[in-house]
Amino acid sequence: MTDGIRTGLSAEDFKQAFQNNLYCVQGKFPGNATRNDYYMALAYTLRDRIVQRWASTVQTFVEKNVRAVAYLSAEFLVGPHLGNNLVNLRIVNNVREAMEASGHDLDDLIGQEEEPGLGNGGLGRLAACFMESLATLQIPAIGYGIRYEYGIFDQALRDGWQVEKTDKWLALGNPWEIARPELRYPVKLGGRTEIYNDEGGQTRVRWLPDRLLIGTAFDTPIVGYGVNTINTLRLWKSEACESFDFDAFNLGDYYGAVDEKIRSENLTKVLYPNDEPEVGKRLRLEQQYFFVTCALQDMLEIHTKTGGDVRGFHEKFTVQLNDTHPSIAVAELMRLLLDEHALPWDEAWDVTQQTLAYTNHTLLPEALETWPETLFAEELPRHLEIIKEINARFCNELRSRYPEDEARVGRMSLISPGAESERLVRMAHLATVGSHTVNGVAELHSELLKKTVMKDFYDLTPDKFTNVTNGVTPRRFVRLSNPELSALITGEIGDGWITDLPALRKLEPLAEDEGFQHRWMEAKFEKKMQLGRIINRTTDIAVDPYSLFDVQIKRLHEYKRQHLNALHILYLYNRIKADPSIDLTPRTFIFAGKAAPGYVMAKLMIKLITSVGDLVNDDPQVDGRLKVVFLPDYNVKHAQNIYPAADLSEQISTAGKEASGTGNMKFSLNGALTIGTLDGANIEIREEVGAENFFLFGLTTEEVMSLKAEGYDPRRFWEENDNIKAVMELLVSDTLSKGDRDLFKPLADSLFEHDQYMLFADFQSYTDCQANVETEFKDTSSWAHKSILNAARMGKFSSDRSMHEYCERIWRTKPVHVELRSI
Ligand code: 26W
Repeated sequence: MTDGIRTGLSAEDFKQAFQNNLYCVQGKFPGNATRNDYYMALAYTLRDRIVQRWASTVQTFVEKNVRAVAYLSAEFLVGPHLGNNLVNLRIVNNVREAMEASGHDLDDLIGQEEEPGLGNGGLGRLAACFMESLATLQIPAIGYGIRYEYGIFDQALRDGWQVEKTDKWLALGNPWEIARPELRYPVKLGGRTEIYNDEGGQTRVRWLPDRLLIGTAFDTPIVGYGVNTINTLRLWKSEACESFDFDAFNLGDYYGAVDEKIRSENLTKVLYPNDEPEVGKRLRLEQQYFFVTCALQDMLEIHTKTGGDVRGFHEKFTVQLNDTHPSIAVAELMRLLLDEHALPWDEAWDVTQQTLAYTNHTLLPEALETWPETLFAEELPRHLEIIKEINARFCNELRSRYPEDEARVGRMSLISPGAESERLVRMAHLATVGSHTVNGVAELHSELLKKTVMKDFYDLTPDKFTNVTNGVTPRRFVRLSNPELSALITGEIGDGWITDLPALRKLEPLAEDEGFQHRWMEAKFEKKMQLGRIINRTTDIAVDPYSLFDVQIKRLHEYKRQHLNALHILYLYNRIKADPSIDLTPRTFIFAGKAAPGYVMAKLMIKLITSVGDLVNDDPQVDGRLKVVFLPDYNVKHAQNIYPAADLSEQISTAGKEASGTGNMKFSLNGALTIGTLDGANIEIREEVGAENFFLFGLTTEEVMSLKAEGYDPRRFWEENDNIKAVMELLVSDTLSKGDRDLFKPLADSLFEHDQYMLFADFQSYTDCQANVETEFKDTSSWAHKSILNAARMGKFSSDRSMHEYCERIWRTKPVHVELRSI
């Protein structure tokens, strides 16, 4: 195809095609088109270019019968597509020109896009960074997940409290997906199993479900940077299987049949907004099974259609389980191989183990997924049988390996011991036993996995365990979100860093250069001005772009300790009140993040931050030295405006609790300095950027553990520290709560009585460290130096490096070059 309207990349081609699509796709003349019409016309114009590369990629992969990665994840938090696709196709300038010539501002149209909020936080965003890096590295890959009709809720603030609103992200249409109604798989649920003899006289099991629904595919292109490779994100939507309910129709039970249809479509209606499992949520188990069976059936179909034998399935696909959410894949792949493809147990088990690998993302015991056995029996009776068989074989193995150690067998069992009604299926155990490799997401996290929650499994199969430290994509989180800094960097060292992040080291010699420092801080200042305008527009608070932007943006969680940050602000406030003329570096504290709707304490933490803001922002004695902002509705789009504007990145979780963190990487890569604990990837970031360029505070993991073992008493820290006393007094005062003294009592009580995350133990160290930050910020040249070195030394934290390690050490996959084809 040579026609420029569909594939041409020049500004003129784009302009023509854009007008054409406005008319032919949106059905509008420029006169009566809305901003969304223009956005859609541009998106479709881009999609035409993408489709050509996408089809070329698929065709190449089929012809070469490539080995592919399948990334199974209940969440993909991809962020807005338009800007990223322009960057990755390297056509930003031409398209900007074409839009200008058509009377539009490109950034305005980019801003029109409603992002697909198909994830909660770190885990979903990681999956998106990984998909983007795989495409850029030209690795054949497919992401499998759920096309939630409602993504993570939109957050608004009312009187300083979080309120949730449904996320109708599909309301104005989604130009980035292509529906594949012909790609549909049956999904069984419930019922019972039955033994029968097949034609060959072999004893087999069949599952007689009492519900049947259909999964249909929606594909979204994942565009690699500067290559023709475009991989697929395949998300499944549930539909009713009309034919199954024929009985209801025949019996005249029309309403019954309609009910069943609605129930089927409910399955993919909404993303669970928690980043901890809620026990026994039937629909969530159904969601997990639903997308996993669709994914596995699809892979088997692809494999067998191209002449592959199921015994060689693991040669065609390597399947990564993103946390335990898809871990039912262990039992489902076994079921498909045993029941549908008649493989003997040992062969099926071999294929299963060689296919799957599992990534763990959390050590928090309350976040480790389990399902009541009774629920499992009702929903997935055949899978429970298979899990019991896997478990019986596994426990026998354990008994011969560890004779007379029933305690260990009990700890490791895939199903918790006890009476049937209270037994739980342990998904992390199932994932570990069914996988060839288990990895954590940062060095410390992987070590702690081996020493704590997975210790018994590590003793049994030490070679299974490995680490792959997380990374983030520099295309979205630098090139797209920080064009100012990107231009400065590229001007000095060329644009090789975009796909070779360690090349940023070439900036190191410039860190000393005053002229460069100046331009660096100018770029930072521009982003601070931009963010200042956004803050003013959304919260009506005026912030000073010369002040230190001190930022903590992430899900609200006690272990992440946003309340420690808030206590520090109260401490500074007390100091100003005690001495109104005190010389303090002006700071703007910026928070953003959602709380799980049922997590009462996290919601109270939001109210605390907004109340601290009310107290501080308008106090004439504070005199603009402190400002506290809570930006509502944190999402990928908003995050992209915040990271580049930060001076200080708050990574202050209790040591040992944050598996990795990835926001920490995005900040540092954009030249923010980190104040942080020795937790997750902070440790590796500090190693890379240098201890002198990192503000370290707090207890180490070992210290946390021994303090806990000794019997930690927060009151002792409180008694011995007048500053803690003063902030705690302010916390429960009328002043902060505007007369409602009970408002923050639950928070204060939880600190006094348990302080599970040891805020009191770390308080002094944190405020001392913040005092250093304050002093260092006053020396602009030294701060600029540190800021440049932070960015220059972040090369390790590209998701390209993470993906390369998975490919080499876990997946054994190789890049495949794609030539552009035309029809
Ligand atoms: C509802 C069940 C559930 C349970 C756990 C949902 C989500 C989770 C996750 C494990 C939450 C999560 O996002 N974990 C984060 O994963 C990131 C990517 O590896 C890490 O950087 C974060 O430290 C980790 O908290």
